[in-house]
Amino acid sequence: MYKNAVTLTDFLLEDERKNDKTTLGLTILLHQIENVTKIIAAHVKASGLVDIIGATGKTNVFGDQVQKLDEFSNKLLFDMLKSTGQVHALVSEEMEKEVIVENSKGDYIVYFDPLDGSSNVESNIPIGTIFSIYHKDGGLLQKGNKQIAAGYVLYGSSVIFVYTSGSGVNGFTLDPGIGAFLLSHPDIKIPKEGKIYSINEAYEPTFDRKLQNYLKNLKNGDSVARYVGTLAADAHRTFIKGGIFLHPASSKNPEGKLRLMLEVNPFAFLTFQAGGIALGANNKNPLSITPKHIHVRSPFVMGSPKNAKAYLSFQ
Ligand code: P6P
Repeated sequence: MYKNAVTLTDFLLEDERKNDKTTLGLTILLHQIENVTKIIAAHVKASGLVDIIGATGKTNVFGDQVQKLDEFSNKLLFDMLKSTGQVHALVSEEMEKEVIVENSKGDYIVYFDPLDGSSNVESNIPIGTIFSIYHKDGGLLQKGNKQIAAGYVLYGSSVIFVYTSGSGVNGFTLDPGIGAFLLSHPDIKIPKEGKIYSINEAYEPTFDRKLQNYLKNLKNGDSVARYVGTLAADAHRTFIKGGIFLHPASSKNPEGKLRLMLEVNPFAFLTFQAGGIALGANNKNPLSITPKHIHVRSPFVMGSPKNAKAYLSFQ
């Protein structure tokens, strides 16, 4: 038991030793994200209890002030990332403006969505944390291909931490018994093809004709539909089982709904690193887009090479 276990901490230190692009500062940052997401995971697991134990309105199961899980997660990430001394600026999906950390000598900018899919919490449906790290020298509005590292944590049937620093994608599952993330999915590669397509079909009437024809064609084949409504969950399933995930532009969201810097770019980076294909506006590589502002939105398609090519044949 555990004799071959590799913890995320071991892996980060080894990555720093082997990979000259991975500095001590980045290792400290990723390790702190690991620490934060363990705390969030504990709160997510107990979130169903808050209304019972937190009924007094004073404290919840952890003795914290009862507050919405996404506000709690956002503040925790801010405070713990700032405390590393490695951060020049922080950008959260929960906050309109970036935060430049006062008097920081930190080299990094961290974009994060503290609780992706938070509207799913009360339904006990998986939710996630997404992060994307840039070097500060490029400023706040860098192309996604300048990301130094990106990843997500999925709070599902188990808690898994998946990240890339440009040398492949690796997944670590939290062992609650020892409170460590253990390497469970080394070198994740997306299957070349998959049967699953994932899209919110409630918006079908708002899609353009080409996309409507693509979806009609899928229904005449042997595809199956799966849609969680949490990007981290739908993307993770796509990495593991293959297929395609789409959150396209529509007449309702002409620019797309997902945030380029906070959702699309981290998952596009991971997708390419896992051997898949990611598409953004005009079905171009989203990592080559220069963002106009920190919350700019983008259409997003990611998936297995064969599934992405079949989608493109309808464009
Ligand atoms: P819709 C969650 O709110 C989110 O930002 C992503 O996690 C998810 O993929 C998407 O929105 C779901 O959007 O329009 O299907 O509810």
